[in-house]
Amino acid sequence: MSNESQYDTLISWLETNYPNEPEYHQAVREIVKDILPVYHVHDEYKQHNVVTRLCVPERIIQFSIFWQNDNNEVEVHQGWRVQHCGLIGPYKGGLRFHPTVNTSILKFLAFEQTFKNALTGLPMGGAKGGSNFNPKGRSDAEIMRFCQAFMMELHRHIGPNTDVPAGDINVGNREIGYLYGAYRRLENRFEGAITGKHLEFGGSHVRTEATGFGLIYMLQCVLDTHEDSMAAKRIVISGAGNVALHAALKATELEGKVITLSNSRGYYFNENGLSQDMIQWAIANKKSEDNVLCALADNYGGEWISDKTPWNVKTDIALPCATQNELDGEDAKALLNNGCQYVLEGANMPCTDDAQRAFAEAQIPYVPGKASNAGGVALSGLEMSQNAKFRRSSFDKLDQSLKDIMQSIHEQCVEEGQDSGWINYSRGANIAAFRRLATAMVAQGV
Ligand code: NDP
Ligand code: 2IT
Repeated sequence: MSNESQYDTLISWLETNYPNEPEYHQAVREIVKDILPVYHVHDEYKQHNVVTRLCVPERIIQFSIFWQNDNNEVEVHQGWRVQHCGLIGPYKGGLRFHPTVNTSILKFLAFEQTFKNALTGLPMGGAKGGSNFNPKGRSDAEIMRFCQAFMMELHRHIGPNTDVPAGDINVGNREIGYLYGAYRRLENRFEGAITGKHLEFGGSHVRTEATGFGLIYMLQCVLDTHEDSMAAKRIVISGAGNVALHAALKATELEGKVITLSNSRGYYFNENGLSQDMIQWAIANKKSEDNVLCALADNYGGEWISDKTPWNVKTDIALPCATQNELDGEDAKALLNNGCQYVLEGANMPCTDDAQRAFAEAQIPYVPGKASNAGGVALSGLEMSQNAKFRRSSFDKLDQSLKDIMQSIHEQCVEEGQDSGWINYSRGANIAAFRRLATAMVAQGV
């Protein structure tokens, strides 16, 4: 069967068997188009049906969460854990609390996570989980009770050698603390079953910063390869959470000029570039302020622009760091028309198919999230190994390991992504991860 007909057959099989899951189908399409040519020249891959098997999750756990809010009302939410692939290590990936969470979103995230984790070179399988609970506007006590109720069910499905969750959108240090506290009491074991923990109880230096810092270390590799540098480059960042703010901090430290941040209500613009102090202030106050970007404009100057995304701002570099499909084909054209030369994803799948196509046609370096945001899960992997040894490494040592891992991912992308003078980072990442996973699948048998 040709690549094209195999592609059409697989996608229509998925759409028939798993209907109404557009994000999952989108993520599968994006990877499968690149890996089929490799699959076709390996008889053992075909013999083991590796592509179809890699596309479907090994297990999905779905449960109901009953918990009591501050008005003594009992609320009901849905919880999930998608254990996509355990071929190369314990299932590993974050938890997301957001009203948009559903099986399609979690299946796409767990699928992508599997390839991302393979790129890190560490022994981690792929998973994702979360709930359709919206934590916005909830009290601290409500967040704690919700996390405890969530873990009441999840604890029986996870463990340091089974499945190791971490944070994602709206699941940060505070939520991880409550989740871990509940796990420890339910299991009566102190062990590394969750990453992103506080330093006081088994957390790792650099984990908080790792996704954003790693994104900028990847940007440095890309700039070096294109004989370019960060100094004075205009950088547009979307999002104002963990990934966006730590990316902004590292980019600014390396003399890039970060001119925007954003959230679901609009964006912040500062023509002079944000200072380290401003970013540190935003990190310290993002939980207490209703809209930390409005407050940033009030306290430090710059503009708050409601109900708009930052993609029309003139820039050299774009780093989408908020959420999936936040940058579409029209946004990509606007960025390209305004001189944007590099796009690196901090979020998971923030660029739509059309946007990715526009960057490929323009032949600018476009690095997909599974490569450029892998620093977070890589540090999670290093937290797991520190927990297993009951030891902790220093900040500097782990920061160096993060740089080394991002450089190794960059090298894998370049090696597998050569495309007549242009580096197709997306194809490079997909193929490099696929080779590791397919080899493991064949070796482990059916
Ligand atoms: P946070 O919860 O810390 O921040 C999320 C940010 O994105 C907020 O500014 C939020 O705005 C914005 N946002 C969320 N949903 C939307 C939406 N629908 N439209 C517009 N803006 C939105 O999450 P993280 O920074 O941890 O995660 C950001 C992205 O990075 C996600 O795609 C995540 O999967 C990915 N990622 C995270 C890693 C990590 O280690 N944390 C690792 C690798 C990838 P608002 O507050 O208004 O909702
Ligand atoms: O998307 C991601 O890589 C994460 N949210 C981090 C996962 C992890 O296990 O650290």
